[in-house]
Parts: sequence; structure tokens; C-alpha cells
Amino acid sequence: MNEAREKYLAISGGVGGAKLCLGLASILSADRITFVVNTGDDFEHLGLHISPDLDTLTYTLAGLSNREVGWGRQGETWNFIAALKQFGGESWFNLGDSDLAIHVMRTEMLKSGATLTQTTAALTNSVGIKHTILPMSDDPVRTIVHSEGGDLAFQHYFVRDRCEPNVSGFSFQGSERATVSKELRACLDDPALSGVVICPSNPYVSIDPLFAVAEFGDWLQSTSLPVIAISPIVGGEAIKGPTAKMMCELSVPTSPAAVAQHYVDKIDGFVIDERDREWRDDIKALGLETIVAQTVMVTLADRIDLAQCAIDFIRRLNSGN
Ligand code: FO1
Repeated sequence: MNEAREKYLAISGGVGGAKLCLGLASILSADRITFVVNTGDDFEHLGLHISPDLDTLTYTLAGLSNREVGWGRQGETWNFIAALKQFGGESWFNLGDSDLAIHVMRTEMLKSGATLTQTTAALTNSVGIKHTILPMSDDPVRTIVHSEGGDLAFQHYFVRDRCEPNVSGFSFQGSERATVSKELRACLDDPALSGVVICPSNPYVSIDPLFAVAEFGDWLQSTSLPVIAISPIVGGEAIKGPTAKMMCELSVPTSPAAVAQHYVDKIDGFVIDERDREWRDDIKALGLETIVAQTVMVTLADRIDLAQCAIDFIRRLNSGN
């Protein structure tokens, strides 16, 4: 196919994934890449529908993100949460004064009957994003963390309990009933779709929720298009977040090979970091094409370089070389 017509899908969680999405959005126009985002982190809090990963990507692509922490908005103030605390309200989840607007708008739109996909389109358009960001499903799916102290709703584990409890597994409440939206279905059925990139997000709590939506997981497993993933583990550690801690607690080695193994029935190719070269043969032995790249993204140029590398890898797989 003419390269200019090839389309791609990128699957992302929050902070780590959003970095690569920004690189992909910088090199591919809005008609050539669509982002599908985890909504297992979503929850209802203080009467608001919060979609952290959708918002992280929205703020990132709009150039509004708080770059230090990766989530929330830049230049944020915290008067609301301070006042809420004073009244004895639940203040463990930090909702910034300007961030509140997106949650209020989403909640209102959902209440008036819009789907999460329609709501996300309206919110992303408002901040000037041309690319399409799709929730993995319009149906509610909620990640449950099985921990030593019992089951925890994802944000209780992640933010309130600071990822401290030892985990033994995860489940995705509602996934058995969840389907993909007609908008996502149209992307999957588009004859110009040329490949899928799984961003370097947490495999257990950012990517598995998407696989748990059977219609999407089954499509990924059966598609003849190249599906590639980028390792979120570099040098035995996660770039950000609790991925490595979770792997230890699940008795899985904290190696890129273990992540590749986790994805093996869904992917054709795997990207590892330069400092993990020694894992290349182990990953190839899983039957996966493997390339080495600089996967740690500090600057915008790093994001663009890795995005280009991912697209070139898919093209290579498509050409059979
Ligand atoms: N992450 C935190 O670690 N602490 C917070 O207080 C927090 C608040 C928050 C508010 C809005 C939002 O969209 C995201 C927020 N996040 C916060 C990030 C969120 O928990 C994400 O689920 C994780 O980053 C995992 O992707």
C-alpha cells in the first residue's frame, strides 16, 4: 500500500503510553493514527466520572499536561481540594482547580445520554486535538486489584494506598459484558489499517483491561496485521509507575522477555531498549521479531524517534523482510 495511506492504531494507558502517542501524533496526521485508551482506571468520585488515562492523553496531545507528574494540567492550583479537606471531604485523589472542568463536562455529557466516545470527541475537539482518542469501550470496565488485604478498586490501590499493598492478580469488572464502540469497530475494519502499536504502558493494569474486552482482545489475537509492543521495562526497572513492583509480587522476572511472554499470543514484534540487548535472543526464541531502540523518552525528539522506529518496524513486518 502507498505509505501515505497506511493507517495505524496505538493502544495506550496513561503517562508512559501518552509520551509515545505524542511522538506518533507528531509524525502521523489525524487521519492516519487513532489512539485507543484504557478506561479500567475510570471511577466515579465526588459525583464525577473520572477517566484518568483519557485525560492524560488529552492533556498531553493538547500541550496542557503537567510534565513533572505526567497527569493533570500544567500551572494547576489546588484551592478546591484544600477546601474539600477542610470540610472533611475525601481529599486523597488530587483534583486540581482547572482539571475539575474536564470531569464536570464529561459527567454532564454522559448524564445527558452521550457515550464516553462522543464525550471524549467533544472534549478533545475543545482543546484543539485533531487526532481521534477512543476509549476502549463505552461500557464500564473497572480494574480490581487483588491484594494481600483484599480486593481494591484501582484508584484506591494506586493513589490512596500509593501502590503499597502486595498484589496477587487483577480482574476487570464489567469486561465480560463490554463491547467495542461502533467508532472503534470502524477502525478495526478499515482496509487501510496497517498495524498496531502497544505503547510502553503497564501490561497488567493499562493494557490487559483492553485485552479483557473480548471483542478487542480476540481481534488483536486473530488479526493478520503486524502488532508490535514496546517494553515498559528497561534495565530491570519500570520507567514510571509500579510495573516492576507488580512483576516481583506476581513472581515474574522484571525483564523485557517476561513482558514479551505476557503479550506473546497478541504480538508479532517487540521493541527493547539498547541497554537490554542481552534479552534479544530470548525474545526471538518466543517467535517474535525483536528490535533494539532508545525507548526511554525524555525529550520530544526521543518520542518522535521511537514513534518513527515503531512505524518503520511495522512497515518492515508488512513487507515480510
Ligand atoms: N495520580 C496520583 O498518583 N495521585 C493523584 O492524586 C492523582 C490524581 C489524578 C487526578 C486526575 C487524573 O486524571 C489523574 C490523576 N492521577 C493521580 C493519575 C491517575 O491515578 C492514573 O490512573 C495513573 O496515572 C495510572 O494511569
